[in-house]
Amino acid sequence: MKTILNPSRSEWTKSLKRPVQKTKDIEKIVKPILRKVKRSGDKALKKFALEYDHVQIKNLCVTAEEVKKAKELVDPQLKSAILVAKENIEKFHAAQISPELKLEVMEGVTCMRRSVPIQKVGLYIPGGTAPLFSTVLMLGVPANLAGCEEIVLCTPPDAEGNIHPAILYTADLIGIDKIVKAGGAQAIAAMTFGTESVPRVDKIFGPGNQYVTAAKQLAVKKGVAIDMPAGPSEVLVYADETAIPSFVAADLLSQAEHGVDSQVVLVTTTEKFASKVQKEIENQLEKLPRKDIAKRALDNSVAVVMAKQEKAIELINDYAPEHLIICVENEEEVVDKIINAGSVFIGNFTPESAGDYASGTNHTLPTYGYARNYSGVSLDSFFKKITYQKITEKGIQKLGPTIEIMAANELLDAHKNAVSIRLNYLKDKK
Ligand code: HSO
Ligand code: ZN
Repeated sequence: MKTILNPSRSEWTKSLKRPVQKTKDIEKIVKPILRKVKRSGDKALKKFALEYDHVQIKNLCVTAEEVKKAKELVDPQLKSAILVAKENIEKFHAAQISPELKLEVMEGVTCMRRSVPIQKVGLYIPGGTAPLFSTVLMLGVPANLAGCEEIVLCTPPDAEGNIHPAILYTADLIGIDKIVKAGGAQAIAAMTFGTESVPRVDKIFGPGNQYVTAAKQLAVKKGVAIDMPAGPSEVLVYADETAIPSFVAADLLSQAEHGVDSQVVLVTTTEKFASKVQKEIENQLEKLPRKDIAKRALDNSVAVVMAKQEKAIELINDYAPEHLIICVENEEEVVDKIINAGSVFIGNFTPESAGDYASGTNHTLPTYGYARNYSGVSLDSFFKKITYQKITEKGIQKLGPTIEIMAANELLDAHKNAVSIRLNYLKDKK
């Protein structure tokens, strides 16, 4: 991790550049996968499982027997941890329910807005080097709370054709009974077009590698919604001398271990603090089983010394981190000035890991600078908002002339007539 001292605004973009993603090359691989799944359905999914997961799949859908076996394999301590996390995530997401809105905006003109659950949702849980059963909670809990009618979960099988027991245990706990052994772009294709085993869904959620991300982007063109454009995980820690260097180092490493393309950033007040953190990183890194991944991620990472707080805040908002940890003396003041971040962690005792697993907030967050214009997944992500209106005779008489004149001036006579015909009717009725 290199250190940069008080960079000027013009240097920020270059110094904090995220690893480049070669979308064009990836699309070339992903497009034929989508085409094949659309054409051959389950047969294509099985063929891709053989090609990419190196396993011959008999039944694409996980059976009740497999779930039962998996449940027996999960350690009781892990089971109770998952229950604690589930409860917190449930509490925080249930509190996000927005009540129905009904308002008489003018006499006889009533407008309403209701949240209606998206009917069919698809959750993607990546395979790879870490079994992300926590993501099952982060997506499954709000999907369930929202009342989505059909929830399908796709995740790649291992070389024996099994799904990680903790993923199955968690899915079962939430009540997800359609679990499909399919990963990568082919899983996204299946949920986009539907196959014999996989229903076509209205919205796809979940993280994934560059192939999954590209496939989700292509799914949008086929009329499926997605949670957000995803990129590699990242964290920015803003720390002054009141922060504890070993804590800061641990937080930076917790994100660096996600993937070689992850990025971690330290913004701090003095060069001395930056070097204390660097030393701690070196100490802690050696003991990590995933040190090779973390080391490579650290090559993409940077420590920025920013003596002036005002400038530091500007830089943070410009970078728009997925996760932002704020560990400075006047934390509240700084928090209030943050306008671009996926999720904010405040103070020395709030590691990002808390939000990743168990505090209650969602860990599916906008990366790659999308925190500028996207929110993380929340209960809202599983709803559409439908508006309604009801106008009485009195109401149309009051509002009608306003609509008539606006329509006439947009040169849209049919619009005007739809009002005039009613006003004339009411006049004749008298
Ligand atoms: N930090 C990841 C989520 C995660 N971490 C899952 C551990 N497990 C993206 O927010
Ligand atoms: Zn994480």
